Amino acid sequence: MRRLLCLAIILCLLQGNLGLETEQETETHVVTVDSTNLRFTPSTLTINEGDTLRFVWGGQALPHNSVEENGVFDSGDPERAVDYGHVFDYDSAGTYSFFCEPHEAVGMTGSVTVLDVEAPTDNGTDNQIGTSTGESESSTPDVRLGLALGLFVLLAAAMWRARIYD
Ligand SMILES: [Cu+2]
Repeated sequence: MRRLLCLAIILCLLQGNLGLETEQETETHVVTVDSTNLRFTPSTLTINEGDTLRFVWGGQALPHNSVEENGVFDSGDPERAVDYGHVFDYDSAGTYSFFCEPHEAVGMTGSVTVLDVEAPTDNGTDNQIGTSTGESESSTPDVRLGLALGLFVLLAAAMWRARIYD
């Protein structure tokens, strides 16, 4: 009877651990400027909520920027070198059009479709850009849970043996 209880508890813990491991990973999608100097590439893309859209170029003949038409993001003044990122948080699903201010008239425009996905359960919607510290913080509970689980299994096994050889 007690053996079954132990097994049940271990299974529950294992399940909880697996649940944490399936946590969704976010991606960074890079948009740059193509060889014509007047186009974003890619100019249309589809990403998930939680992902980062990054505009990166350097050594351009012409200065560019990227401005979302409703001001959702804005890389600032047009520059020959830009590295700007925007994180789409977990209530941002939709389609966003952006353009390069100096070259909108000649077709330097793009759009990003953000797909609705479920927010990770443990870290909520608090997903800021470039927070490497946030990532290391979120990995700590996993490690701790793994250790606790390992100790628990050892303890359970010891108890089990003690009962068998009583
Ligand atoms: Cu431009």
